[in-house]
Amino acid sequence: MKKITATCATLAATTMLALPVAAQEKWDLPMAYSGSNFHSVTGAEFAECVTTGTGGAIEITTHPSGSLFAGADIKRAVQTGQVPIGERLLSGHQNESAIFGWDSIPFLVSSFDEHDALYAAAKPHVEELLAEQNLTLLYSVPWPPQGLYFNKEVNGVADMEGIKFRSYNNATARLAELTGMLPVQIEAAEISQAFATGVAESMVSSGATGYDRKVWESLSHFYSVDAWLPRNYMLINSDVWADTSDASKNVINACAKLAEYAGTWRAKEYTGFTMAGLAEGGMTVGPAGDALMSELKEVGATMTAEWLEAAGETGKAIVDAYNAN
Ligand code: PCA
Repeated sequence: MKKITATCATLAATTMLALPVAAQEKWDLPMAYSGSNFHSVTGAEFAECVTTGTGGAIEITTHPSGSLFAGADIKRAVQTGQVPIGERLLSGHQNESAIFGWDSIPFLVSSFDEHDALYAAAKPHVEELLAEQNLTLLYSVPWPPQGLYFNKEVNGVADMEGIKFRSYNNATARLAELTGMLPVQIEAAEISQAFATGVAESMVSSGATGYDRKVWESLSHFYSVDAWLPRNYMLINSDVWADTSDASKNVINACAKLAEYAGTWRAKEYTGFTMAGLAEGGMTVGPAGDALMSELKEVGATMTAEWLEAAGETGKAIVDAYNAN
């Protein structure tokens, strides 16, 4: 028996010597959206890429649907080191800094290409702000253009009066206020239930989110107004990043590049696919009428002015850099 134990110990020592020198680390990665959402699928691939690429030195486990931290709490959890890494819709933190809302200004951009140009102008400022908060950006992926969901036909702002409107950030809540609706902030993971129970009757979001959440079970109309394209960001705690070996950093950066590319490709593919899915589910899907559109553009002009006021010099620098393009 003694001999067997001794042999096992020798074997264990030999095996340990054969292991990579790097410490084995396990990183939990909270995400707010359902596992089937394209951002979550992209995040899961990123996690697998890092785990494989680092030879298991860093093993990332994703937790979609707000199961580890609710969307609103993910940024703080990463900042404070409760988790090393997480994915978040940064416009949800516009109350901390208007700059985080650069991607939710109605009708400033309405296509992926225009959005890309605006992102290029905003990115350095967002990264600077994140650095002040002990956060490092790894990659970021846009949502498809935002459209309006209702449970009835809507031809103008007058038809929106008093509707309970699901919001996901300050901009969406302000849009509701300016159109006479009643905003209620609800995480995407909760919206099917909110619509089914009448807690909310309307929202602005992408075809992707409506499709993911099967909103045709409660809602009837989707107007593809292309109001803006918000982004999700994969963020890592800056102390964790500083402590990560150069070899692992290289792998993570490569996986992040791949994820940004794949995620953006998916966002584009999903725009048409999910709108067709909403129609198949029984919804009336199409552009808004001219009257509704011109009223929404007025609301957009008000919100643009308000954002520029709140975002000060940096906001102006972002919009100027975009316009100079
Ligand atoms: N879906 C997310 C944010 C933007 C989008 O298209 C949501 O509705 O929460």
